[in-house]
Amino acid sequence: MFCRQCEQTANPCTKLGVCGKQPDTAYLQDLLTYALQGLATYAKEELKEGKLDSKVNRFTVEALFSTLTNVNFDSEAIKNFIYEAVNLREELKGKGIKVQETEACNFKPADSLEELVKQGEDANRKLFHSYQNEDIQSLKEITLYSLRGIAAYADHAAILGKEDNSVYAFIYDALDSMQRNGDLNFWLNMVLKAGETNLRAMELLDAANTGRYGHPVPTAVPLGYKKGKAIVVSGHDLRDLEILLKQTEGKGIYVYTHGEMLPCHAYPELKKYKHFYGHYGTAWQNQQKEFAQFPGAILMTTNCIIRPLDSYKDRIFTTGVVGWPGVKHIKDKDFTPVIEKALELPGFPEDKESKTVMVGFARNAVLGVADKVIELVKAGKIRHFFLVGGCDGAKPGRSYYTEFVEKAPQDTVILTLACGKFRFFDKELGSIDGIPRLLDVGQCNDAYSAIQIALALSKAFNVGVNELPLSLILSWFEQKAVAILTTLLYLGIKNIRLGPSLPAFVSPNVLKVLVDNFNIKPIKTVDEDLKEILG
Ligand code: FS2
Ligand code: SF4
Repeated sequence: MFCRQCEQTANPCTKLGVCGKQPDTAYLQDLLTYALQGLATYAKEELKEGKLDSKVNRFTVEALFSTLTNVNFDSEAIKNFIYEAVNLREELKGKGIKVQETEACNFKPADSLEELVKQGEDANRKLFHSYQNEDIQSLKEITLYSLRGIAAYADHAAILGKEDNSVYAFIYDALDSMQRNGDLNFWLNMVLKAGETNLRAMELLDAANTGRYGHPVPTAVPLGYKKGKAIVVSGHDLRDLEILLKQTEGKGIYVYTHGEMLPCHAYPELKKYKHFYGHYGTAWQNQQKEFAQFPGAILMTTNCIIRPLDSYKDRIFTTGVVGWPGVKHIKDKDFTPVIEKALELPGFPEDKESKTVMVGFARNAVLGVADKVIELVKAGKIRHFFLVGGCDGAKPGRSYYTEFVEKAPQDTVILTLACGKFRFFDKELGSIDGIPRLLDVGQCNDAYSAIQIALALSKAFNVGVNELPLSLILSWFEQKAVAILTTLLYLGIKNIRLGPSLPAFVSPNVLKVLVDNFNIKPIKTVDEDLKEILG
């Protein structure tokens, strides 16, 4: 196998993914990507004609989402995606659409899993080892990983009824182009186009979430628990949580969030459920320890799943695009097996009171106090804003982000989002004239909200975003972060500090372009970075 799509890669992962992905599954995911390229060539033309069946769009984003880090480790599930990609391609072919065919247009999947894996080895060579030069390969990979991130956002948005053909059009165009020759400039443009498309996908998701569940409002979330039966929900999907809350109503079960589901407590249409109690645990990389101690059922709605331990394998469930071999998958959103399991299990023996954390500082809440914030900046009471956000992970270098927040001076405000915040989410940072110093904007899926806050501030101060007293201190891990990064580049945002390490798929020359044009820099030490930013 050859995989280097995430931050924790062994650069590359070759024998077994650091994430736990088996080589066979990795090859099948490569084969799926290849099959999607063949499908995209036809879908692209059919969409242009306005004749594409929406099932192809929905399928494509789900299939791409399944190849994101820590989403689907189940070879059988990936195999089914491969067959379906080819079936849909043949359906489109049957309509007589004229395309410039590529090899992937005529790919025939083998019958057995073993043979498919062999075909996957070949697909892996095509995807990663047949490049014209390392810079084009690098840009192609940035595009591919961004597509996976875009697909995740587009899938969440589509689940709630928000779609835009421009997003699908780009996905097909990029997948099709990967099979053809394009020079460096072509691929540089493709990367920026990915950023633009991702902005649209995130905008759709923001409209989907706030349209259905209301704008998040500042909310205190207990970190303790209630005596009684329990289900913990992890991942990112608001709709799955809503369905589960409805299905558990009146059943004597408390529902808790884990990881990136924490911000769900701030949505009016979710927080109204009395049995939606609090937050359990921290970020994804701690799930083995935390789930083992949880006395109820566990539901994974999206990434990041890691190998379930035997101690909880029979009480963890997956849904949507998530999969782990041998773990029960809920296909139809009837969560009865999860509920029955929770009722069988002991639950928490008694109440545990504990501190609370504040969530719900998404764009609507923050911009609601924009006048006050501007006044405090003008009065010199707020000197600087830091957006300390992004993904968490297991590397020790990630303690940088905790230290950064601890050392940020008292007259600075920290905006945060995504699972990286669990390194400091329960710290008491105080407030500045009533404005909390730590503002949780939401999930990684809410990066759009943070961008809107920055754009609104730049408008209010009548300066460009790069001239604002705002610095982006980002941590990345998987492909949604890659997509967000391309969006920031597309928006012309400069001086981003990125860590804990730079992506392995960025070639030295591509990095030079990023540094020269956007002044992207790797994180150094907290003291050096703070000194450099605050002067
Ligand atoms: Fe965190 Fe994992 Fe949110 Fe990423 S829970 S690293 O894939 O999606 O951010
Ligand atoms: Fe390695 Fe990351 Fe790929 Fe997993 S997703 S195999 S950890 S590079």
